[in-house]
Amino acid sequence: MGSVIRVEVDGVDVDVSEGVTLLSAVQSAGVELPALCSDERLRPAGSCRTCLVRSDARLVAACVTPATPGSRVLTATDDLRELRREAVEVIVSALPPRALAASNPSELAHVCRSLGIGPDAAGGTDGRGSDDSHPYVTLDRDLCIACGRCVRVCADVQGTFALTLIGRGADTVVAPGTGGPWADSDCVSCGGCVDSCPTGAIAAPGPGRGLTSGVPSDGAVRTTCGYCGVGCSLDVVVRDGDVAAVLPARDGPVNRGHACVKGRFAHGYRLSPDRLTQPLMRRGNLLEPVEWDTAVRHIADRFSAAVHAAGPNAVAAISSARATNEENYLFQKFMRTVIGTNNIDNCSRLCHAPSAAGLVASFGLSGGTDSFDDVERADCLLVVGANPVEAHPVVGARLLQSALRGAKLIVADPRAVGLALHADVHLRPRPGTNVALCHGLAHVLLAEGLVDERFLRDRAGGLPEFGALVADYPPERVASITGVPTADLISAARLYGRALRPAIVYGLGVTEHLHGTDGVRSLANLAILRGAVGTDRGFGINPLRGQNNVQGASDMGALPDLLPGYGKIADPAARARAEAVWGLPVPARPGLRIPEMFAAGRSGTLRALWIMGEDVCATDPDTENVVQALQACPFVVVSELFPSETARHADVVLPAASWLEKDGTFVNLDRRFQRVRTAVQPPGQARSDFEAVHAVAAAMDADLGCTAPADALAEWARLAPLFAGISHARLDREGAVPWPCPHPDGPGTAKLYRERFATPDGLAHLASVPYLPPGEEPDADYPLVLVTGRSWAHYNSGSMTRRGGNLGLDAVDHLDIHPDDAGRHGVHDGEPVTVESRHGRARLLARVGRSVSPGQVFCTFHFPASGVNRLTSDRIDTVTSCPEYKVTAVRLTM
Ligand SMILES: Nc1nc2c(c(=O)[nH]1)N[C@H]1C(S)=C(S)[C@@H](COP(=O)(O)OP(=O)(O)OC[C@H]3O[C@@H](n4cnc5c(=O)[nH]c(N)nc54)[C@H](O)[C@@H]3O)O[C@H]1N2
Ligand SMILES: Nc1nc2c(c(=O)[nH]1)N[C@H]1C(S)=C(S)[C@@H](COP(=O)(O)OP(=O)(O)OC[C@H]3O[C@@H](n4cnc5c(=O)[nH]c(N)nc54)[C@H](O)[C@@H]3O)O[C@H]1N2
Ligand SMILES: [Mo]
Repeated sequence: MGSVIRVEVDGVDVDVSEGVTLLSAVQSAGVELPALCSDERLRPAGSCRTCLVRSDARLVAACVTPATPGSRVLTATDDLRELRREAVEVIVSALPPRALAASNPSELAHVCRSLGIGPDAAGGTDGRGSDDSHPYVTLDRDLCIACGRCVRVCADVQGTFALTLIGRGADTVVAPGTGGPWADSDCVSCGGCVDSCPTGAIAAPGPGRGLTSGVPSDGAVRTTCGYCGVGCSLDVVVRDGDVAAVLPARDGPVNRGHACVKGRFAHGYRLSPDRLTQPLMRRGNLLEPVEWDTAVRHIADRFSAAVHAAGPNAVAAISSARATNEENYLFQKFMRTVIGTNNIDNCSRLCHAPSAAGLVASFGLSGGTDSFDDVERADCLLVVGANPVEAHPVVGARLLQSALRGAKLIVADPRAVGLALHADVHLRPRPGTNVALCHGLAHVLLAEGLVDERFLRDRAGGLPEFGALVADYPPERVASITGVPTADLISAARLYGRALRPAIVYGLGVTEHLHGTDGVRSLANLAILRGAVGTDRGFGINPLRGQNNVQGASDMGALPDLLPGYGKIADPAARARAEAVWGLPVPARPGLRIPEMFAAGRSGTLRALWIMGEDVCATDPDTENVVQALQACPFVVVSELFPSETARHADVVLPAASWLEKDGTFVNLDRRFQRVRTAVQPPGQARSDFEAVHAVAAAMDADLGCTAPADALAEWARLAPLFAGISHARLDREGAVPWPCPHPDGPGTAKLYRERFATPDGLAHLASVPYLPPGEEPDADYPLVLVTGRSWAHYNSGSMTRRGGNLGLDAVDHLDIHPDDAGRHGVHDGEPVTVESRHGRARLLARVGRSVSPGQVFCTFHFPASGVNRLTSDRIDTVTSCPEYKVTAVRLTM
């Protein structure tokens, strides 16, 4: 923290941090000052001359003048007002009068009103035309004042560099850098330009046109984004009961005024005509609308009958990482205490279960070790198997800015996309060879003495065994396993090894493998060798967890072997704690994991399954197996927003409220609890999953207690000592609180393990796991390796992003293929291609390019109709059962 200095603004003393501008000081004093080229997220430009003030008798632009101790600033003298008025009048003189219309919500119109400048000052006319080619961003050139804020936000916040200023003098106007229409530009629809534009020249079409987070809106509801795990704070502006705009909160602890195409714009799904608005029940081949009471009664009867006939373990549930903590908590409580089984799991199984297992084994707790704010301060970033520019765009943008400011960047990813394009070293391992890659890096760190001897002696265990293991992984051998040139491996190891404060960030390219947990542990080894975890010498290892609430779903105990707060089912003391709070017995046998539930379905031992918010027939691997399981299971309930692939196989479908329509909390990827608030009502008879679980429990004559979401979180906090300090009331006061947070008046813990690791012996554990090959290898019949993953415009099953403007940004799943392979297989860019694996086939559109290496192909899984998960295998991580989504042997046919 810089020191505090005192300045005087219009005769009033204010204390501000050293180094801030006079503009900030003036704003801290509560004085409004127009500043049309300034945005608090950007470096000052000082070009518009509207923030003129007098500082110690000199006339200066406040946005570019640093505040110095004792400065005396005057803002409101008559001559200053006049100068400011003149500066603004010059700007508006070229604009058409509509720029200042009374109904115009823009910052410029607001400034003019405050300076008493009326629409007649706008002496310009229309004529430069508009660009309406893009679904979410329109450009009205006649309103552009060429302040350059949009260009700078696009470059300095988002890092996309899609915009530029063209023309001269009064004709200067913003334009996409590629020339041509906006829709064909590099724009990734983050909305940064829309939100920074002071005039509405760049605006989102629709009812929220012209609204920005820079000018507060009436009727905005603060909530947390329901797409990915970044946890952006959003202000939802509501008009006539519907969402008019979603604005990134400037004081959002993670997003700081930024957002991405999903949170900012992808809310059109809400009122899609396919949205489920009434419960459905199967009659023969048809799902027919029924009343809630009928659906709930039927579910209760069928669950009771299944338990009666085959025991509680014949019933299972898949909970939702899209749903709130409170919903997940209630759902697992229902399964454990009303049904009497631990058969509950969530999509963490498909995603970061290996992170939970690996990080617990290495360090003791299942979350990332450091806060993202700290990671951003690292002088060297090692990003492994993650594509945050597309999958976690706000984090991706922050990491990119950090690299542009000079942090060293090492990316390990088979593909050349996103951050890899800016990396100091880009390692391109063959898919499924991370363990060897990490051991190769460890080998170099040890061989060159780039390790923290004292940390290894005092705070870590397992060095002798580990040293012996990695001695067998010299760079030459690692090169032959991974395909990574020895020189690249060595330079990456040196960058990470010599950094003062390195951080590791990783994603599914590490976890979704046959040996995903080993991958996480091998990566953790590097942070341990460097003493870069639990110390000031680095920022540990941090999974970019995927779903908005995948961390929370697990924290809440929607897992077959763990209770809320991570007590083990197998531990009698942990069960006794839960039993004391619930007043009911907790079954002692760990439950089924998702793949085991499907196996039980196929073998006939599963009699009833409730799937809440997961489209297993689209997103679980080896679709054919999943479909068979649902068909064989006599009773399937699906809680959904849409008639998903999975809902089609249901006996009862319950229409669910989505994140904009309910109350609760999510936990983001750096372990922060944040509030989710009802901005708008769910459509038709859709209800929150919280209400649905309560209703079914009540129909089974059970009272789950905790009538409101806040009560559910309070009950959970009583069960889990590490989380006892968290409550709705506290989050309403403080915004975000990271776990662990054992005391209501103590702070949360952003950085873990300062004193000791949470392992039984208090040490970090080096893992001596050998490299083992992936489950599938290419052969003569299936010569290519398929990697599956994400692209920026769509989200997982695409159920929400395919219903709205995002479809206009990207309308298919592509198969990326290297030109050599395309030539060999006779594949042409833009043409459909059939992909076959040993498990099934999919139809995709070929995209020929060099983002993939020869021998490898890549596709997304956002359009269930393309059938990508018919290809993927049932091979799973040996420790956690996470599917091997990242390696499938395939061949192409036309
Ligand atoms: N736009 C968008 N955002 C999303 C999602 C979405 O669907 N769309 N989904 C959300 C969810 S649920 C999740 S879990 C996250 C996932 O976020 P990420 O983990 O970033 O997602 P992926 O694209 O699946 O995989 C990341 C990278 O791993 C690389 N990779 C594959 N195999 C290997 C390997 O063996 N070694 C290495 N080093 N790299 C490998 C791939 O090439 C890919 O670039 O994103 C979340 N955010
Ligand atoms: N090939 C391949 N497949 C993958 C992956 C991969 O990398 N490659 N990644 C895997 C990963 S990491 C994940 S996390 C999974 C994600 O797989 P899913 O969890 O199946 O995917 P989503 O599309 O996020 O959401 C599931 C469903 O929840 C519904 N929904 C949204 N909000 C709510 C709510 O509040 N309540 C209820 N009841 N329903 C709601 C949506 O309409 C959607 O149909 O996909 C996995 N599948
Ligand atoms: Mo995920």
